[in-house]
Amino acid sequence: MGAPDVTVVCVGPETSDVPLYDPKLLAGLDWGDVTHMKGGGDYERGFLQLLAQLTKVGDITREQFEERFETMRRCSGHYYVTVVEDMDQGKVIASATLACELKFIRGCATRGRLEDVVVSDQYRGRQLGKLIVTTINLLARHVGCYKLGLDCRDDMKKFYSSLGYASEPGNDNTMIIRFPASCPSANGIPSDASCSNGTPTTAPAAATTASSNL
Ligand code: 16G
Repeated sequence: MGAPDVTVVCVGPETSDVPLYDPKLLAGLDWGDVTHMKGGGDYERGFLQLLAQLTKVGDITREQFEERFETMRRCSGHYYVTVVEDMDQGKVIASATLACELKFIRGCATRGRLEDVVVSDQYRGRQLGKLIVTTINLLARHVGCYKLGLDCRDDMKKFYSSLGYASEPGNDNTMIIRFPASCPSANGIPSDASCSNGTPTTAPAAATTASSNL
């Protein structure tokens, strides 16, 4: 298979005429040689199946998808779910999200997070990961994020390093608590939690308060 004819769009259900975010934002980015843009992307085109190649997705009905889309759309300026479509196949083949978090710090700054990056297994090795992540990098800068971060598996560090991400000395730790499926926010999808109430089952190492801000 040769290079697919692709377009980069904001995601959306086909029933919605209103995009998740202004598509002009994508058109306004400095794309280099990527020129095809349009609005669209949808439930039918394999978006959720694609996300399932990244993690658990669950059985999401079209109604749930549209409801979540509307909720995200109403949070204007917070969710930039962006997909690459194969124009010939009418399929979503890569996706990534810029999630923006409002802060009080740094003069009420906005922090960006690169989330849910995935390229369809049938399309890997064709620079689509680079395309979608570069899109999010440009978008984050364009909408005014002061920094953009991510968490990823160890084996992905080299890829993200090649696209500008770096570990900061002394600040290179992502820590999480996994809540169990009974937690409403887990939406009934079993997590891989090793604890039942947000309390780690293993005792944490003694914290040091030296030069700490706690
Ligand atoms: C990865 C993703 C993160 C995603 C998570 C899902 C990137 C850069 N990182 O860490 O965005 O939400 O996997 O895994 O795409 P989880 O379902 O186990 O939380």
